[in-house]
Amino acid sequence: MRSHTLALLLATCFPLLASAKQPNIVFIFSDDHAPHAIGAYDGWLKSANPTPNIDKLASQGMLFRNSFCTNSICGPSRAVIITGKHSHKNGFMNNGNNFDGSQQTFPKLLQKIGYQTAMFGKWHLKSQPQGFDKWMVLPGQGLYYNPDLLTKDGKTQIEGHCTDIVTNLAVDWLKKGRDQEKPFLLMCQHKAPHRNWMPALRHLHLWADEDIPEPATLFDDWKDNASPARWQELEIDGHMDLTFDLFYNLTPQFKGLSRQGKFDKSAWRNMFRMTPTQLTAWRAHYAPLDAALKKANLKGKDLVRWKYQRYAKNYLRCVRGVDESVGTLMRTLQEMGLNDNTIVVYSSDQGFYVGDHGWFDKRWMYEESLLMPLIIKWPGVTKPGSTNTQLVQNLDYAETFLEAAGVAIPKDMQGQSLVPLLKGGKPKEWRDSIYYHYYEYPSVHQVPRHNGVRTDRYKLIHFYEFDEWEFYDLQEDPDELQNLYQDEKYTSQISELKNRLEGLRKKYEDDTVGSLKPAPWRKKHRTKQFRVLNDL
Ligand code: SGN
Ligand code: CA
Repeated sequence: MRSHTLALLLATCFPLLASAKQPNIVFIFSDDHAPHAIGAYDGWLKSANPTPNIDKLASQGMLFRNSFCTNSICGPSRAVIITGKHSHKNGFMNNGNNFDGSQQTFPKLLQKIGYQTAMFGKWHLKSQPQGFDKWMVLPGQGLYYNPDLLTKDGKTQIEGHCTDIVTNLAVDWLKKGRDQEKPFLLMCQHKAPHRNWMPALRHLHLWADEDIPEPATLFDDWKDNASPARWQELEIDGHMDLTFDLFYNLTPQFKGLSRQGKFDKSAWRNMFRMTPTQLTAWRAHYAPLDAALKKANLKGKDLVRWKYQRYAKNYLRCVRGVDESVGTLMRTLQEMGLNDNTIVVYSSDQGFYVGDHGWFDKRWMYEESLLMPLIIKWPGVTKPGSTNTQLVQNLDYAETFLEAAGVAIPKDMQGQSLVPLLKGGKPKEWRDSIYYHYYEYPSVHQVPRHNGVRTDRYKLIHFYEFDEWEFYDLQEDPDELQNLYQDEKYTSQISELKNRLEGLRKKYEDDTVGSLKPAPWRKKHRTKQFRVLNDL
């Protein structure tokens, strides 16, 4: 405690005195990795053993069970992380925005006190990264195979699978790219397991001869939900494309004609990028499976089950690639003698539906996409194998890294440093509810704008442009199948949560609710229009 205060004082008064005693930070971040697809989280996918290395990291550090995002989508989650501010404050509310790189971010503040900073992989904030001594990022969503990477000096293409490429860049920088005398921040940000879930060739055999367990809610009919859950466009059945998402009948002659008959360059770009050798190996795996599917001529629920299996396997194979990256980075730190003074964090921008509620994708405030994995190992500080159940958010990461490095936390940041929790403390003044606000609508998957509040037991969601509400008792109904908003037994809890929601909205100074331009066609839902063809 005393040495920490001293470091803070020194760093504030003599910024250039930052020394190698300050902890290094290795931030390993993936895209769309749901906690229930991590063994250490004990979710229903645990039996597939998807993440031996991340589980090992958890056994050496602290695992946060109640870690939530503020806005369940990629760019916004990243902007919240680097600024420590909600979306309406940092200006990146949906993936269509352009991040104002001139604003305060935690990498810039670390750089100021002498940290070496580097960022590799998926950035997704459109404007050029700032605050990094070295960066090399995937443009936009990035590609799985043979991707382009952007640097200050332009674009280069690297052959291979993007998870391996990003890991190699991070390892090279650790070994050869930095000033070994200075503390560092390394952000290693993977594209996987984002849609369209293309694993490395070496992982295609995984789970090939076994079934992945199905989620209990695979055939949810959303009868209790507010109406948006019934007209969304993220169903495995109705919106997951057999070719684009599941590579059914993707032949080497394939020219990118979607099954709906429209040529969509962006959607098919991932396959275009494979080398002939890669594509041949890819087809060698899938062709016999596709032939078997055609012969079986599955329909209805049987076809949904088949689609789920192929999707979940590819998702977990991508996860396995990320897990190997975690193992490689941990080994590298050990080999370089950096283990004892390096904080290692594993997280992902939001959770994901792996067939839960019949869906893929994220965006909703329901548990599967609201939750984020968060595991932090800080040697000498976090108790190995410990678990924390406090309500934490991606809003807290910037503050945590700054405090760990001994930098004063700027007053305009909106989260709370996790350092007291990492030390095993249970601060009395910790938050007892979280604030959520999702904006990207209308857009792909058609999830309307909503805000809400979650406590350790209850959740209230408001689809405010339609004035529809949902209320769940998570203790009685962890799968959120019973919307109790109309249940008189809960009248007092609901009104208490409404007050809290309003209180949080004010506390965070969010005056965007209802003030944004409504979507021009929000009354005409496009249900069925975008349904995929499921014929084989
Ligand atoms: C793309 C995906 C969507 C996904 C968004 C946002 N379609 O549009 O499925 O929801 O990205 O993802 S795809 O045709 O590109 O696969 S995010 O993680 O970047 O927010
Ligand atoms: Ca994401």
